[in-house]
Amino acid sequence: MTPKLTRRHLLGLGALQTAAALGLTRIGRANAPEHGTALVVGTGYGGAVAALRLGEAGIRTTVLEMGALWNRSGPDGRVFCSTAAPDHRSMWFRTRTEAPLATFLWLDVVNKNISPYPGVLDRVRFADMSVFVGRGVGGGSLVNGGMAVTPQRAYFSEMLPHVDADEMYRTYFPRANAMLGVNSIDPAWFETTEWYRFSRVSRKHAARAGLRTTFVPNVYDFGYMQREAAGTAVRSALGGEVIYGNNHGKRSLDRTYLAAALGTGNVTIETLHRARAVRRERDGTYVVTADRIDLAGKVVETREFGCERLFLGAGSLGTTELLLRARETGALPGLSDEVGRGWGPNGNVMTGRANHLWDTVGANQSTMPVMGIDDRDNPDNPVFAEIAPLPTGLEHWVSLYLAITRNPERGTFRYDPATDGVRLDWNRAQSQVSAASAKRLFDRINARNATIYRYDLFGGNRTFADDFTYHPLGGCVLGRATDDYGRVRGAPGVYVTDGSLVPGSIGVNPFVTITALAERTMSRVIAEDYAR
Ligand code: FAE
Repeated sequence: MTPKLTRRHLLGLGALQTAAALGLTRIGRANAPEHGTALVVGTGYGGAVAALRLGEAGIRTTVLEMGALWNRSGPDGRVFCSTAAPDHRSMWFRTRTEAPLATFLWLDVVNKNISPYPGVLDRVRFADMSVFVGRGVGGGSLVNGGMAVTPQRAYFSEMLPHVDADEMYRTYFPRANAMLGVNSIDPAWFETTEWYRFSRVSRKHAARAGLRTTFVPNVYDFGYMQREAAGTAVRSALGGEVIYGNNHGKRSLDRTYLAAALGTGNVTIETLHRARAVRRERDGTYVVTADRIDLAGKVVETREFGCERLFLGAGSLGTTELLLRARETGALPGLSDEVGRGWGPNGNVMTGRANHLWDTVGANQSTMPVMGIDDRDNPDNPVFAEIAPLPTGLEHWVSLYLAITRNPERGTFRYDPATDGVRLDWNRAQSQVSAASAKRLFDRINARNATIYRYDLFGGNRTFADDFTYHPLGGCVLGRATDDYGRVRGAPGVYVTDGSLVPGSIGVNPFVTITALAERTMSRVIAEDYAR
């Protein structure tokens, strides 16, 4: 599905370009009042859907985003830096990159020293789990692998039993897929191109173990990718770009939902604004306190934004932290005890297998995964394992995977007054459940192919990386911390629209689910709450 570029998208894209050219931190109408009718925190999937649907409904909306706007080229002519040569643009205020793969052949060749800057990828470290998130206008869409997967209906209903699945699969999943511009690789091209040899090799090995593989749709424009392969377009997915941003080809939210939101003329985005506190005024309106930072991370101004209604789209970590802080400091004392609970890493585990010398995976690998080993219907050990690229430009015989297991363990966030931040109660034994499930699947594949795991990729000779996640989910679970439509219990007029609604696991890559649930919430809230 190619998203239709409406007049609204074009107007919005124009606003984004003007802001980038002038180096502005405010994008959208210059005369937007500080006290918009609605305030949205975050510009990831949940925030972007909220902004568009509010703007369309004629509601003056201000959006706060702690990250930067990513559409101005640096001195090298590129907006984002590459994965192979990361610079200050890669990570959120770091002096050294912290990529998911720690080493290669046990060598510390992956990470590089960089200068601190509001870069596009962040790794938030808790005691026994670290969480990768995107920072910038577009949130996770700027850094993710673009895999756009609608979950299996049975598992969706198991996780979110109060949501009408008929309505989701009839209306909101199709709407989300269309708006995000989800498309699929041409299977004939897949079978012949060198860029997906790594996927075909993994498919062959899975088949030998009696396992099914399935194509996975993506928001990367496969027409563009084929032109990259033909040498008629600048390489992005085929140029090693992904976790530090794609300069071309990817339909990130700034090109879809957010462009359309700005195009309504009712939406303003304030970048480099980190929401810190929320309070309720006597008249029932809300005030959000936000720190505006400069490119060195220094707080240059603290501002207050008033609103009648507040939409939280700061992601599982950001939204949960804001609400926990508000509850524990007494600013919103009526919030439910459920805030902070029900968190999970979507059962994420990464692993690598070492192939035989004759099973080459190719020096050329596209960064966009398009295939998964689909053992979700196995009642003993349901796993969906995305076949991940490892594009080094050299043959390395590694098959890499991000397995999504169905780990029932859940973590809890707690507010820490000493740091004014949050801690995550999640321990190694809880991660072990995911690793054990992935191991059962990959032991089968290794046994049938006489192959072994790679020990050199994740540090400490580990074969499974179960200590980080790309898919943080939960913290303000739908129907528990909120009602069944994301209305926060104990704070009338506050809504959650992001991944914190999903109870820790959804069985596949989550952004299509997050987008579809946000569409469902916004359609209900605009029809009901704004009509009052
Ligand atoms: P998210 O996209 O994280 O947006 C939250 C936004 O709020 C961010 O822009 C933050 O900077 C901003 N924010 C946070 N706190 C504040 C604050 N206090 N004040 C102002 N702004 C704030 O949330 N998912 C898939 O479905 N397919 C994939 O292929 C895939 N690959 C991934 C690869 C990587 C490397 C990563 C990191 C993630 C990947 N994901 C993938 C996960 C996906 O990007 C993630 O589930 C969504 O982005 C979550 O959407 P939310 O709207 O919850």
